[in-house]
Amino acid sequence: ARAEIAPGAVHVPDWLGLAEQRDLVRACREWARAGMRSPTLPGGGVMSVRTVCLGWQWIPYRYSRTREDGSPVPPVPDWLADLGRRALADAYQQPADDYAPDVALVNYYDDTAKMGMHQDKDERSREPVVSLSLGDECTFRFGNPDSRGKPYRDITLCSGDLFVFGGPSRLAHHGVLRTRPGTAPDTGLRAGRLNITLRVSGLGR
Ligand code: MD3
Ligand code: FE
Repeated sequence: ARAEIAPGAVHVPDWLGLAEQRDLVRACREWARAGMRSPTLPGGGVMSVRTVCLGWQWIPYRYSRTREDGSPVPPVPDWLADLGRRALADAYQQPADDYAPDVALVNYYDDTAKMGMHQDKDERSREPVVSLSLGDECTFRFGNPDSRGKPYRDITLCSGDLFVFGGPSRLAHHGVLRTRPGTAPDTGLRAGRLNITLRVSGLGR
């Protein structure tokens, strides 16, 4: 059942049925054919997640029209933006016809990958972020907008779960502490965890 974790932060466990999870895993596999890359941070560190972007390429800490190799970034397909609108409407229990995500980040976590506490503030818009989880479970840490530290809550995100972050939660710090190998249902993903986030870049076209 739907749980409001904080104002604007809504968790809907098991939002996607298994068939839809399988379809999304298959779509991610297609997008990943272009290659998933671990972003390099300005300080030289390399992130442990591997990412493929749709709509705009996220390069720490900005968005680019093109990939690092100069190739174009494929658009967010209409069916995925539609899914984002349905997600937002279900989470907030109100129509979301005007939500127009133009960025999707697909993150892959192998058994050792994690993501440190951070804010998503490279978008020029403060429209909500829609997050869909596939594959292995993870421990997700949802914090506060003011610091990486306490208060925070640790939440298990499972395959098929929806999480929406908007309003006062849009700039909350968050991260992924660890995944739990072997906890996935049969989504067709051989190992690891996928997370798709839909965002509004606010950068125009
Ligand atoms: C809270 N991804 O891509 S999804 C990211 O599971 C990212 O791959 C994680 O953090 C993942 O930036 C966490 C949950 C999430 C996504 C976006 C948020 C939480 C958020 C934006 C604002 C506040
Ligand atoms: Fe994030």
